[in-house]
Amino acid sequence: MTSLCLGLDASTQSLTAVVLELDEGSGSGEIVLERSLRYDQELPHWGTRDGQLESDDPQLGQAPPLMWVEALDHLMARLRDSVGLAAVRALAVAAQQHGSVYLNGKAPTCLEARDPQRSLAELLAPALARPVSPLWTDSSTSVQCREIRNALGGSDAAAALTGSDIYERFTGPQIRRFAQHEPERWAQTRHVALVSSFLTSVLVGRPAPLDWGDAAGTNLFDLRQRCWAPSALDATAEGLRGKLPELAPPDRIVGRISSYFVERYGFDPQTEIVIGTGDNSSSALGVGLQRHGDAMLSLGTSDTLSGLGEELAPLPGGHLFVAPTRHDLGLLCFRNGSLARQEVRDRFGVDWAGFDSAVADAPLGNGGHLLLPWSAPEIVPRTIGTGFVLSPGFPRDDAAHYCRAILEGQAMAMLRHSGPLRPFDRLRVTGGGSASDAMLQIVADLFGCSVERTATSSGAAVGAALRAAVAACASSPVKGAWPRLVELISEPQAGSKRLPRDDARSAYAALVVRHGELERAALEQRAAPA
Ligand code: XUL
Repeated sequence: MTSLCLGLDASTQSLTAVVLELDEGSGSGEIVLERSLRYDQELPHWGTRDGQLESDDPQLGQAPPLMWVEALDHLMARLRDSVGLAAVRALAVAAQQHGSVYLNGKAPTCLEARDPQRSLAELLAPALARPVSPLWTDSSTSVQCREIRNALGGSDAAAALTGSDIYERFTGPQIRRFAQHEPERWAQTRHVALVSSFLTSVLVGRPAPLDWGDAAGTNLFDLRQRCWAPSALDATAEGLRGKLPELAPPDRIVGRISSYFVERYGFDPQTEIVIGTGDNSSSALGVGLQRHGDAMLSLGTSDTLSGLGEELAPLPGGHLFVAPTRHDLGLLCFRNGSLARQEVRDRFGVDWAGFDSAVADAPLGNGGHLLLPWSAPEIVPRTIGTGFVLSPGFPRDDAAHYCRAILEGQAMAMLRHSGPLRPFDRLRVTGGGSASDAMLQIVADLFGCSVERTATSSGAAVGAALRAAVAACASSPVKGAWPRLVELISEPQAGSKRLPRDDARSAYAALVVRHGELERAALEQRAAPA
């Protein structure tokens, strides 16, 4: 028997659906449809740019939550009209991490609403205690971060408890700022949801629990005890415990789809809704991370390096989340990713193919010339100020050395800061920057492991479809076969595999040490205040 499993990814700029057709007998499957809706282009009346509301304050990163539910309405209509939704057996959501939605006392009634003639945005508008949601791009909470960090006993103590130091974009500091700046709206707030649990609540028709993976992006979750951390709640806002969702493991089925979706979009009333999670945890599964030692590098606007492990030590400058497999998911986010690469590319007036062939013209190790890619303030390590840092005597006018320097410089920073995550057995590379064969080879040489490019660029939505398949089929033969299903669906791009070359690591060894020295010297001028 075949059935369909639907994965949704509500990312910053778009809502994506992936449909996985599953053969329940054999446990095999394939992706049969992928559809995306971009908020700026398709819902222009919300006035967003890159999915965010424009503001005079560059530190604010916000979006209207009703825009996401409107996107959900539109995307469901398209899926109904293309693939049909009656055969969907299970559905799961992935969403941008950290963003929060503030709901008032009317929320349970509004979520339950059954009038399929009215739009979701119309039905849910009265349920909002705050018309905007702060997003992961928001950096307005430095004051609150300091207050919470101090109350918890400093950065190391905060990271040992919650899996991360206290970060501006994490939900706890965002809640604290809201409670301080808008006490009346905070008093009206009865439920704080994350984007993943909010959309899951809409699908199931009542407030849904939050999974451990997304909870780990709040600075409120006790990572080892798998519960809300009382000391972090006390340090954040009064009365917070009663407003937070219940917590549940990443494979929990939260209920059946609400009658609104049955009547409006033709879902089977038995369709199971699996708990939502954050996009990083979901992508990890979607690109095939299942075992300790599996790792992923996402080369996008920012570059993220993540890997699975058991009880990983806190990552200085990074985060520990929880993967769908219940492993720790260690993650480092490097702010200077593709925009910094592009700056070098544009400097020499080449396209990406020209950039890659320039890299090939310079030798491994780049004749000792090093670059730190801090075009914008960096997250790992935390810096202020802008502009590349070059090693003394750097050949500024030479395209080959400049292009190789940025790739090697970025990859060496990733290597040096990822100690507790390594060694990797295999590394999957995804995102726009993964098109560079030169980068794949540099990463293989430096990390000393096999590196492959993922076939999909929608890892988070694929991961959601896989979670739907696995959780919903827990009692069918698929249960035992799920590692194989993940392996099959996440099959990397054919021919993309790069292996470390003989002696490459030893050739890089001294240079990696010099990279650390260059970084330490540069930090004396650029380190961000704690
Ligand atoms: C992770 C983070 C981003 C968002 C992007 O901590 O802030 O990767 O999850 O959606």
